[in-house]
Amino acid sequence: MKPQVDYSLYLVTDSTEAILGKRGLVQVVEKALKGGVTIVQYRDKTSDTGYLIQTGKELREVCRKYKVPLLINDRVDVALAVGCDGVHLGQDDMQVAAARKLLGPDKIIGATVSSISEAEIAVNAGADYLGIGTLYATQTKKDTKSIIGINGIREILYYLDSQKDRLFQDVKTVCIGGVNASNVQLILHQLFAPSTSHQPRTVDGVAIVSAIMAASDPEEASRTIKQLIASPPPFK
Ligand code: TZP
Ligand code: MG
Repeated sequence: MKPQVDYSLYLVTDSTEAILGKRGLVQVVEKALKGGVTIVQYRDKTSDTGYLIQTGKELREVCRKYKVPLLINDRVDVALAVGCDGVHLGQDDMQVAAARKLLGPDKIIGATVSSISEAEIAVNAGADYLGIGTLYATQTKKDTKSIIGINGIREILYYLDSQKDRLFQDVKTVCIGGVNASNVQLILHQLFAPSTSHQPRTVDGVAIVSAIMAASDPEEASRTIKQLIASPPPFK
């Protein structure tokens, strides 16, 4: 059985010096778990496979302690070796359908999408959730061509909402790129814009790297953002 997943505060890790500094990755992730992140993606673009598997297993243990799912970025082979809950795949990674064959029906597969056509393909291939972005330009991923802003994210949400097929109704969504404690309430407010004809869906969560991983107190940062997500936004 596929687990029920809470996507509301989705932590994406970063092991680079600029974000992690000299701190230990597993210790920082545990602090974020204490602060209430609801799902973790281990994202490490530079380490070798052995290191990814070893660190993935350590992260799996700490995530298990907090009953939070762990996904691996890019690498289906590493996810299988670690025995974690799933993968997150970008447009240049293994295709979602191929990953589904390897991982089976019960693992979580997420896909990065920046356009309606990418969303359509990922959903039809069986993605459980879409990481939609890039919302705002960010130092963490200097890929300016995929910056789609609030309107780009809204267009994809409207598209999903307008499709009859159950796959489109069931797929979960998170937005990513430049989300932090100062803007998270405004983002959620702007993405939740009831129309006169129907109530469009909004995102199921926000995915965050630096606002948690680079914080001097990742536990406090996670707790603060979680409270902001849960409390009514101060906008009309
Ligand atoms: N994909 C799109 S933007 C991004 C990824 C992995 C990085 C987001 O990092 P931050 O620090 O939360 O802006
Ligand atoms: Mg990738």
